[in-house]
Amino acid sequence: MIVKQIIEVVRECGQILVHADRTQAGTQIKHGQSNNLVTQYDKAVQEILRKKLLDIVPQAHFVGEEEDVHESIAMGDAFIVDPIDGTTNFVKDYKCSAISVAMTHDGIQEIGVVYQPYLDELFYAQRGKGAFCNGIPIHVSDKPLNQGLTLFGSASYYTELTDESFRLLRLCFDRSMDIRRSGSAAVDLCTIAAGRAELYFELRLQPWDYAAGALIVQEAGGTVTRVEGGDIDLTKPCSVLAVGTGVDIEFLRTET
Ligand code: LIP
Repeated sequence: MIVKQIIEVVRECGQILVHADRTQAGTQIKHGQSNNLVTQYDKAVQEILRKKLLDIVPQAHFVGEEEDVHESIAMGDAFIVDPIDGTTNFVKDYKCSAISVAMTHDGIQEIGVVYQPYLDELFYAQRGKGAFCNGIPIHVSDKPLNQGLTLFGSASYYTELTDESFRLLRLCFDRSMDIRRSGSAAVDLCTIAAGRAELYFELRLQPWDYAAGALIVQEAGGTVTRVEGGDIDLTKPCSVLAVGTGVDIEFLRTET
């Protein structure tokens, strides 16, 4: 079964993160942005994922964060991979990062696997077959926001979005019990899927940040859209809003 094979590969890669020697991380800045980092571990884990995932599905396209060329996912099978989601957390040994692997067919997610190795929490979903954490079924919260937590991402690579991010965060904060910021979109989406928080938003993410986690939220009974409405896009960056069943998001739309 493909999902079990993907899980095995992702678990193996998770151990690389847990046992990493940060003195050998070779941390570099990406795109000239001092807060956008990549390490030798990102590249090494991505290469291992590429080899092992294509051993499982040889004909699949491969899209990874640390890639110069992104193959099309519109037709056939494809893997959309973030080898270390939460790279800054990894560099800082903050112990909140994830390996995120989505498998799509004709541009639609069929399998999502997200592994948070520091907690040994392996989240996965297959379209139409539910969502799980370490084999146990998970479901989003049914609580309203005033009985819940807001998770947010600061979209820190896109400073032109900072004012709007914090404007929306204030709207959420005023309506929530409190806010949290993990530094990993994939972890945040799985936190929503597991019913541990009620709303997550981030004004811009790359497809590899959310392709797997979005399916896991949907299969856990939640809703994932762009913040401004409409479906998320797996071919280019977009905003992401993920909610449980008890949250009325109109306040975000009317005041946006
Ligand atoms: C990160 C996301 C995080 C976001 C960061 C960055 P990376 O992914 O998971 O939620 O706020 O800007 O995009 O770059 O660590 O793989």
